[in-house]
Amino acid sequence: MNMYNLKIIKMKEKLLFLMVFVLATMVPVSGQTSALCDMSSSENEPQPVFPVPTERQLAWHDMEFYAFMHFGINTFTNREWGNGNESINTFAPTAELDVEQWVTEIKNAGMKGIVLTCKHHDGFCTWFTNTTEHSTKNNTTTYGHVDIPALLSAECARQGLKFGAYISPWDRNNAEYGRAGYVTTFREQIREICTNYGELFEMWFDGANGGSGYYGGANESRSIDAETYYDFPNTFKMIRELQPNCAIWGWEQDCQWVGNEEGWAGETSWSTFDNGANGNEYGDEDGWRWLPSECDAKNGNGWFWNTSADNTGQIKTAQQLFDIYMTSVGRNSNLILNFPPNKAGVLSTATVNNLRGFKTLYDAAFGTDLALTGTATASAERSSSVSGKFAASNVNDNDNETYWALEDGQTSGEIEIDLGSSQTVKYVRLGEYIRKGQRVKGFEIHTWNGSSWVKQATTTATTTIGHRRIVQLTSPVSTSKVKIVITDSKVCPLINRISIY
Ligand code: FUL
Repeated sequence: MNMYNLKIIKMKEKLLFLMVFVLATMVPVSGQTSALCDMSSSENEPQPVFPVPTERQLAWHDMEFYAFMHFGINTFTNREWGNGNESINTFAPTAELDVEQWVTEIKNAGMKGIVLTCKHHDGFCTWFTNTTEHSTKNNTTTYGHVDIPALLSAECARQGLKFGAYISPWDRNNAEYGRAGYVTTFREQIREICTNYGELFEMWFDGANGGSGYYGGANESRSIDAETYYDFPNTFKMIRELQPNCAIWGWEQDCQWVGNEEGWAGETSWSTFDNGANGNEYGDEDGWRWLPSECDAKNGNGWFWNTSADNTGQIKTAQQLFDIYMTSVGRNSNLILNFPPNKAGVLSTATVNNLRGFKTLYDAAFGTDLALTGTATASAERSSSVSGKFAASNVNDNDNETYWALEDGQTSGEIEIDLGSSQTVKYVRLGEYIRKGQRVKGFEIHTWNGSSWVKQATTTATTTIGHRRIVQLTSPVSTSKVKIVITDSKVCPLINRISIY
């Protein structure tokens, strides 16, 4: 068998990136000229600063906010990790699964997709798999004989949401777990999910492995070497062929765990990553690869719905959900927020209330982007033969493919938005044109008081921007003009979005 060693793959990747880095340093990131310089194009296109995201990662960044749904055997046992010995009919919804309600509520709350636990650590497959009998296909309860990914992916497609899948590598039911046989089964399960349920935007491969389990009746502890056992390089190759646009979560692929389950990324947050010595929450400023973080958080007291979940105090308030949004999406991370259906196959009333409450807060905060009707001007603009190519006005044109840029070597500058009249400003939302790398290291927010600029205090550090950064002013300010001062940047900054609320 082709049991690649993940470490060797990683070394190869690192070498490749180092070569790219060497090439990158030969291009004029700080004003010097070079033979590789943009073929002297009069369009004056800025060079990227490496590493940069792939097309797949760019699409993933745009997902920003989506739901997790843990639903399976554990929903009916009050457990978070099933042992693998649960009988198939333990999965016994008391009513037909209302996937229309799941998707409607998630969509109305502003989320762009749903990642479903198709198989958790207990090994129970919630689709009609050919790989094991431990599946809903053999369920004989009134409402349990369901192919949930089929139902949910179809409903997501109908309502315009993306669909994703969580398939646990650790399988406490499978008798072959820990041996070669299971690796083939596991890959086949992934192939089924990649083949039969339309386009996937994300696949989650959790790293948990607690050792003990049922394992077909053996009831023992089995440990594996996670780096080699699953032969992930070959599985990932298959996923790339079957689902080229699907982001793989974990295992150092397209995106990664932020490092906590509370839904926060660092106030300084780089999508570039080396070894996480600073903690995954922060990324690494000089990281050699693009590996952005995803914040995962639950709205209740467990990942699965349980009988105490809806009790007072167990579920996050709408305000807490909003705060999580701010510390994740607001800090250059994606947010996957868990809303588990209950035994009746619906999102509970408390969950729905949370979702709607969150949306009310979201709309109150970000309903009107004042910058869209404002006028942007900058201290300087990069020259180009294409008129307006790097103009200040690109930051508020609602087009993420256009951006304001400075000349090579300029790592600071100012851009202001004239709002036309006095408005109350509380939040500023910024975005870099990350297709050419993450650059900004420091910025400030100033407002016009009628005669001079006043630097505003913010509730969070104003260091990195990345794909998205949302900054809240410590106190809302009445002003007719807002200025973003870029104080430091790796190389010339490229800003594609400024929104003011
Ligand atoms: C963890 C799992 O062990 C939890 O049960 C849950 O699925 C969470 C999202 O990932 O590692």
